[in-house]
Amino acid sequence: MNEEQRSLLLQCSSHFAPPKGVKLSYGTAGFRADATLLRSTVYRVGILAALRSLKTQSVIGLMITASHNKVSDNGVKIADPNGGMLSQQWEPFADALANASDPSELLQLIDDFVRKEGISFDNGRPAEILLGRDTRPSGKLLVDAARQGISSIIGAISHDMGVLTTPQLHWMVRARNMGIKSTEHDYFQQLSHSYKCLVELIPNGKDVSKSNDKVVVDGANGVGGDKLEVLKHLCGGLIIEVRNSSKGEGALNEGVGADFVQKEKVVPSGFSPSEIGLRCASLDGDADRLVYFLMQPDSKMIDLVDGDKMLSLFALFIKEQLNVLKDNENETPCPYHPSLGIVQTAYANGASTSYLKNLGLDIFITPTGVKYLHEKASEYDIGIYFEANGHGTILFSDRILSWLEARNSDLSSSSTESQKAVLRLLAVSKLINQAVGDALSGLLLVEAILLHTGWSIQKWNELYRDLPSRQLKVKVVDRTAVVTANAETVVVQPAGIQEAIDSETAKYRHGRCFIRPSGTEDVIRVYAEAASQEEADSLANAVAKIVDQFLGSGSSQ
Ligand code: NG1
Ligand code: ZN
Repeated sequence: MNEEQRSLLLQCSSHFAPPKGVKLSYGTAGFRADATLLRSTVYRVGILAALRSLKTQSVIGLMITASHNKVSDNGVKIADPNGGMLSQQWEPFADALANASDPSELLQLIDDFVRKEGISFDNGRPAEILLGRDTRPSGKLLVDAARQGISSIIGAISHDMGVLTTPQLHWMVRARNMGIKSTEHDYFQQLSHSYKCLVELIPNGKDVSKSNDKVVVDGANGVGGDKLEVLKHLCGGLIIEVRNSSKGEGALNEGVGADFVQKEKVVPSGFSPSEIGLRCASLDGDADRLVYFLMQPDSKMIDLVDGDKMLSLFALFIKEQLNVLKDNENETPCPYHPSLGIVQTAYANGASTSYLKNLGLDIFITPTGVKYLHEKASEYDIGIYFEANGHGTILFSDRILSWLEARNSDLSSSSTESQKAVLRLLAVSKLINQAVGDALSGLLLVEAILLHTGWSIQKWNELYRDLPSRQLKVKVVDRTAVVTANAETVVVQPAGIQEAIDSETAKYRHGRCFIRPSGTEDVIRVYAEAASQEEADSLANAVAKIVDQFLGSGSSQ
């Protein structure tokens, strides 16, 4: 770093004093906190984004969002060159930057890091960053802080893309780095075009127009509903009714949205009894999560069709196409056996894992946080990953995509079953976001597959019956006191707590229970499953008490 760069960093940083007594951590999905605490953090993440861009010689994304958290919170996260999450190797540097106490400590950290990573400031292309934000009122100010962080690296350029869903920004970063069309318009075109391709490939004899009833979507009072209003007009016969867009009265994520619906299992605001029996869906505040639900008659309760059921629907469809190709191997010879992998976390309902195992699928469990699921899914030719909360996608390897493209041109004059299967898989790979879980593309894929199978949401929901479950959170003095192993299914610290959880769990029929520290909130999460709802509730409560005993005063919610 030359003198000019050093003094620019020192000078700019002096305007962004960190809040006193607050320790921030990059966590499961970037930094999150009350928005008033984040100016200096976002400024510093702006610097990090510019350094990441110099190091990778690629475009980097910076998104201002706190997803499903309350509207007064905000957050910041980085999209890497491939559109995925920030490389985990850079997370300790992100933590150190955010917590540096003054400009000279900050400069020292940057100096050491730049030297260690061999980052050059004047060889190669300048840093380039795409900025996005959700609809939170604090977003504009924080984007401004990010811009100032970026411009404290000489030559760095930022492009403010305005209000976007998180997956849109990730998609744009990936597209930019692949040298393909990358505007929001291109995003909408790609999604709607591949949706329509899938619908055109629905087997003969299925009357699409009859089964094409509407889907009613809760936009969490955020960005997702607004974008869906645009997308729906491009999707032919699909009827989407959007509730809770950001233009309404309600507050972001308050009594609405995928997180609320999945955790509380009740009808979100903005829905009335006239929706009973209809296919309903809910997005979260930045539209990277999606769940479906069915309203129960005469009650506020819902039947939840969660990420695990979406995963099952997608897995069935993909497997069906791969089976067609296998059955017609003479037409579509493949030099290898394409691998199909399913990735879940410990929060996946046990019934979904058994169902998928019975289909003969290869299942892998990772720790919570899509960065872990995504990484594992990318090891397969087709990897499908979902968190129960509705965040997930389907990844296609370059190897299978080139094979499918080649088969498609070989078979282009025929109209056989195998060609249709090839085209369907190619359309799915373009529809479903390859960068990150995306509620909008997930919704279109669900809609296309339901049309393809002719299933109602009720039929889909009956693929298997969820084991009753309960999730609680316990406030503790220090959540880092809980250390887990085996994809978070076992607690190794504090000593003795796992034994206490095990002996409690053993009292319940089909009991399963685990705890872990949240990466986004200051709590310990408790998850319990058992044969009945009463038993699941009772197990979760008993284990919450154990957490309280081992980890000091707190309250469960
Ligand atoms: P934490 O707070 O680490 O449990 C939550 C979700 C994750 C993930 C992140 C990021 C649960 C139990 N946890 O993480 O799955 O989505 O938020 O948004 O749903
Ligand atoms: Zn989200």
